[in-house]
Formats: sequence, C-alpha cells, structure tokens
Amino acid sequence: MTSQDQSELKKAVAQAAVREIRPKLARDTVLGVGSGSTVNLFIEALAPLRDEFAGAVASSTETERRLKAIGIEVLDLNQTGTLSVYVDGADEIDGDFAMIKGGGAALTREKIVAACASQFICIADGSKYVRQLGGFPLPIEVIPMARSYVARQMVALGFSPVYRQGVVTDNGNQIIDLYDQLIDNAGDLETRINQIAGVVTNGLFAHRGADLLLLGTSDGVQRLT
Ligand code: ABF
Repeated sequence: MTSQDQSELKKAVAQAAVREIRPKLARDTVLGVGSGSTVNLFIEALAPLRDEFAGAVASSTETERRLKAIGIEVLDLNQTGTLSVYVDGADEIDGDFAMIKGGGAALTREKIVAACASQFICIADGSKYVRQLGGFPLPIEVIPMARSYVARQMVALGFSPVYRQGVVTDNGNQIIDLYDQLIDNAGDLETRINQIAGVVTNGLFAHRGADLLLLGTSDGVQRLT
C-alpha cells in the first residue's frame, strides 16, 4: 500500500467517525479527541459541526492547538465529568479491540481521556489491525529519574527497551519503547508494567480497549463492534 492509499483510508475513517457521532451531538456534548494523523483528519472533518456541540477535551497539546484553530472550545477534563464519546487512533489493534498506542508519545493523556469516556471509537487504516499485538514498539512513559531502573526491570522480564531520545512528553516525562516482542496477554502485561516504580503508564490499552472500530480497507470502511 502506498502512503497516499493509506492517507485516503485515514481520511475515509475520519469522515466515518464524524457520521457516527453526528446523531449523538447536542448543545451540551463534550467530545474526547485523541492524537495522531488520523485524528488530525477527524478534526478537519469535524470543523463544519463546531456549532452543534459544546466543545472537546484534547489528549495532547497538539490536538488542543488544532481544535482551537478551527474554533472548537477546548475544555478541562476536571470540569466536564464523563464524556459520551472519545475518538482516537491506534498504532495496533487486535480482534479483542485491545490496542498499542503512544507512538506519538501522548499515551498518558490518551489513557486518561479514554477512561472518562462512555464510548471509545477507534479510527484506523487496515494496516493497524493485527492478529497479535507487539509488532509495533510498546511505549512506556517514565518519570525521568526512573528511566534506567524501568529499563532494567523490562530487560529482566525479557524485553528489549530503547530510550526514545530527544522526546519529552506533554507531562515532562520520557519514553522507553519495547521492541520485537509479541504480546500474549495484553491485560496482564498492562498491569504488570504499571506496577513498576517510576512508570507513569504504558501504551497497552487492554483494560480499557475500544468499543467500536472504524477500519479503513480497500473495500470501504468496516464498522466493527
Ligand atoms: C494516537 O495516534 C496514538 O496513540 C497513536 O500512536 C497514533 C496513531 O497514529 P496515526 O493516526 O498517525 O497513525 O492515537
């Protein structure tokens, strides 16, 4: 697949997500909006509907900037309570709708916003849909002073951690990526990594996976539940 084909699929799922949420929008609706190139297309497609809902909670400073640029009010999650829907992409998603996310380093805020949403709609091109998670490096956000300790713990568990040099998250932390390890039980691993001192969160979204997957394929957008 060429990158142009892939970006057409991303555009198709972004538009499908807008069609999906439109009937649910009301004057007081606050949307959760994720991060990444697919979500950026969703934000563009959302622009004409900006007056049909109250605003959005953003999962990254980049998303916040893009939402504000098209005139959507960005709200503080502490003021909004439960969100009816959260729309976000993924780096990988499996048949149980567990995901690896955080390739763009926004995993912690993404996980917080997802936790506050009644429905998680994942928008992804077909290349993201996998039989087993782990082909894409699994990110861990760490408190900077804990980076080496967390990396040693991951080596002890059989993983190959790599420090993502030069990246500072929106929360002022650092990222370690775990390479080349297919994941057998995503829920267990998500819990296990989160128990290590100094880990802020990891990019496995198994305990709170997606509820609906809009998957872009050459045969059109599949709506999977
Ligand atoms: C976010 O965007 C991230 O969790 C994930 O890393 C990424 C998916 O990227 P893209 O939409 O650019 O393929 O959802």
